[in-house]
Amino acid sequence: DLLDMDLDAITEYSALHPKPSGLILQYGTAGFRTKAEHLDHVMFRMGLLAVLRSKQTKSTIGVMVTASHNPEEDNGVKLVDPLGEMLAPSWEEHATCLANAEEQDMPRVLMDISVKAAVNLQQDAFIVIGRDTRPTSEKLSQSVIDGVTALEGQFHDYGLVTTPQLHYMVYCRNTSGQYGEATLEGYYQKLSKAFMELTKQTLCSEDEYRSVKVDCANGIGALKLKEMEHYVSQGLSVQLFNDGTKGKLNHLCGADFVKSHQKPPQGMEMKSNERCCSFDGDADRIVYHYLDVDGHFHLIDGDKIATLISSFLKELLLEIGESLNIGVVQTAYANGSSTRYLEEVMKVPVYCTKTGVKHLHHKAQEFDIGVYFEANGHGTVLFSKAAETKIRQLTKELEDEKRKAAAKMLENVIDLFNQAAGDAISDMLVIEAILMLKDLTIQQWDALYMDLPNRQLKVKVADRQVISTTDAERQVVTPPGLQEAINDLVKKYKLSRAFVRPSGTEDVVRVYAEADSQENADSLARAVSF
Ligand code: G16
Repeated sequence: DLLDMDLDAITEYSALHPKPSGLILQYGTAGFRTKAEHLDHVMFRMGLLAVLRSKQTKSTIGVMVTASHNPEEDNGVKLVDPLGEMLAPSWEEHATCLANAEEQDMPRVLMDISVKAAVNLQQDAFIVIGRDTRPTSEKLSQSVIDGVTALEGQFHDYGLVTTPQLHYMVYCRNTSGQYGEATLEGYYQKLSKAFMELTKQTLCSEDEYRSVKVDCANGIGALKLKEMEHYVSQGLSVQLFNDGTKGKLNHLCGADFVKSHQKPPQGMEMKSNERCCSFDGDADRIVYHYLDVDGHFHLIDGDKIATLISSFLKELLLEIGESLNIGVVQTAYANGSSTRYLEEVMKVPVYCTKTGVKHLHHKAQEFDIGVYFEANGHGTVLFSKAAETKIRQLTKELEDEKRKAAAKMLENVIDLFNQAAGDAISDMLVIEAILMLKDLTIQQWDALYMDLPNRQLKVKVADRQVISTTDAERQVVTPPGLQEAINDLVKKYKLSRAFVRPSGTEDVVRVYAEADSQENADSLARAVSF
């Protein structure tokens, strides 16, 4: 019964979180993102919306306060759906309507959403909340809680957690603990157990002590890695840099900086050939990198991570003798060499979706084993229920020792990946385990294929929404003439490719170009920018 919603109370609460008049925001690539000072009303309203979504799905819903890779002054919020995945597209629309409703219309919009989505308001609601380390996050997450309580939802505040940890909690809670225990302790236990089991043979043979250096972008990843460290310390030593004690979040460091500038992060001591990696501000992305003996910087991005992981998985399947299908999902930013290597050398099918993990995740669900990574280092591997059951069964049934061992490894890999979302901590442990098991150095991994030189630029424009795209963002539709102009420029270079698209997290248009040399990639990117 809609009248059960106490609209007067909501109006009253809402007045404490007023919307700056005229401000219009969109639920973008990863929720709402903008300057933190413009977000108080959005947080309150997302608290309200999360309650409706929870009532409608009869499940726990997550609300994460973070702006991930964006600068420290920004903040943002995203909702996490029942299985730990991103909010369904139809609800993104509801979110945008609710965030943009003028104060006096807000209760009506809330009612409209309840009617359209057939929300049973009698149903109980439960919301879990998490936040990153930004100075504004604590207050903003309090506004989310105000929204939840205004609609009489119940909640648990996890406080400081990485984005993927919150996704994990939601998934655990909605599978009655089958996926794992919905606590940080449960998360660390599950991951470390899988990691230690997976790498135990390599440890028995007294391998060299393994250690990795991590640039934590001065974000939440540092706190959580510190908490986790002792769980895996028998197998891996983790050295933290940019742990937030001095520097500014995401400033001159972190996965986004390293990937887009193709430079080492500041604040990290790198000796030649040492294995290093960078997390982003909320620890849902990871890229690896190293300096060679000549001091040249080498980046190992999400594409090469996907390649390492899928080749490892393929080998395990071969060993077990099971023909489960593997698919790799990328976006337009994937380096042309990676796509060619995956298709032609590794013979795995590759698919391209729009930017945003929600799109990749969705596509990856079509396979027995779906590997998805954005070039920026955001990704994970999904195992279908059927594939998972099969593998767990094989660990019990197989008699051949080698095959059985391979099945056990695969079982641990399933447990080590965060199946709800791309997760820098979990991805790092998987990668470290694979490198140990295959006895690969970072240089050998890097040498799988050579990246085509590429360049990414950001361009400020008055209204980035005038650009619309098609074909997984590889072709411009509007404004007219732009695609033809890009085509003409691309023709001037060898092995070249370029595209533009409006960012869904920052107020910029992104330009990507690839060509036969760095000079040409730079010059093509610049030409497209004008
Ligand atoms: C978010 C999304 C990613 C996306 C990135 C950039 O990352 O989760 O899928 O690639 O934004 O998106 P855009 O190019 O639209 O700005 P994060 O790490 O900031 O959450």
